[in-house]
Amino acid sequence: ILDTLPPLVSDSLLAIIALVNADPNPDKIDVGVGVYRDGQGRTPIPASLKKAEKRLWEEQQTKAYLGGYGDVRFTAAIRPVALGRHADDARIGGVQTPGGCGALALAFKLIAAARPEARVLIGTPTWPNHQPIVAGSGLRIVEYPFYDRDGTRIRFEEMVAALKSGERGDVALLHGCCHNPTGADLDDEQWSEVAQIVAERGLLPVVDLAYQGLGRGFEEDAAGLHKVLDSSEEAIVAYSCDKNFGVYRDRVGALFVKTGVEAATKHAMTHVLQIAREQWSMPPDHGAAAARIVLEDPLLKAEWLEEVAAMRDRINSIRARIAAADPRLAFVAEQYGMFSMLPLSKDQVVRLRDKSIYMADSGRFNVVGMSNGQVDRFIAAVIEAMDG
Ligand code: PLP
Ligand code: TYF
Repeated sequence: ILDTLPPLVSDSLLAIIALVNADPNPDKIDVGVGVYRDGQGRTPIPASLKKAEKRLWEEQQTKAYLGGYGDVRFTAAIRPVALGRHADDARIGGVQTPGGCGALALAFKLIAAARPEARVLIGTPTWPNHQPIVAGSGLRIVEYPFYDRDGTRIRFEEMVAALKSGERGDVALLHGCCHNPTGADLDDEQWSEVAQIVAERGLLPVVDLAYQGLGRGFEEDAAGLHKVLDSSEEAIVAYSCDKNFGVYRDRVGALFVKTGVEAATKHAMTHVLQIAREQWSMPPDHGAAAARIVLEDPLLKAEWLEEVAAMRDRINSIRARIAAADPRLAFVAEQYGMFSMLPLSKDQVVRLRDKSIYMADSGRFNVVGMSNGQVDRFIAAVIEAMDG
């Protein structure tokens, strides 16, 4: 039976990891997949998390099953970080998930259970995992242009028109901050307008928040989400801790579901749990337990917030360096998070690989993929590619 399956194209971002690994050049520049690297080019485990892991190892008495909700103290502890003034809203239910991907998968399968005819409005370009995750739920995707690559700006009028074309019960997938792949985030005013339109049209917002703290700051990066929660009776948040806790492979995330009344949220959460049971039954514990220890300990939490601030500062200082190098790259300083898209064609991107510089075919690059010592070489190669 299985030999009838045709081959599929692999995840293009994960394919770049393989290309990088196959390159023997010790000074190769990997600005492909989105993992934070420090000035030395390492992806460190935050010291706060490392201490929490030590404590976990010393104090954990059992690894017996926790149940479908995962670590409920973890979900309670990340709640105020993600939801801010909405953290005490009893109409918002939460569950631990295997990363942001797990949260997104649950979110769309939940929506499909409630309203299989819902359409999901997605601004493009978007993170290339969004479409398969949504399609995997069986929901229909309607794409609209989100970003003007040549003008390096958000196509806000088109976004507004697309959201206004949505019908009651359709879904708006929104990047909470640090837009992947463009780095182009809505400003406060635009968030207010989006939140208002979404509420007026009766759309269900799904906010994907995978980089909180890495853009402008923890509160700022969730400000758009909080506006959406202010105005929409129903909303879903897919949260990832993998970047801001540096626990990528441990798969740490959470799903938050808001409905208009507490009883309806309780019912919805029984469906969330049923879907989780079909997918993975229970989320992995270790990373979430370590993150929970950090969040519950004021000293560790303060240390963690500083460590995330240092990541954010490095992102923004490399952005400033790149922007200062050439007027055509000035836009990089106006964008947030790990990614921006360079004005390069696919051919130009592929030719950079001959110089051991690896980025996504789209020209998306990870601002902090390179070490401090590699920045000048990277900038020179990009300028040469743009000229060539
Ligand atoms: N959403 C976006 C926009 C992302 O870039 C990522 C990146 O990994 C995720 C969600 C999922 O994160 P996780 O690795 O926690 O599944
Ligand atoms: O966009 C990125 O590079 C990150 C990491 O299937 C990632 O979001 C990439 C692909 C994937 C999962 C995570």
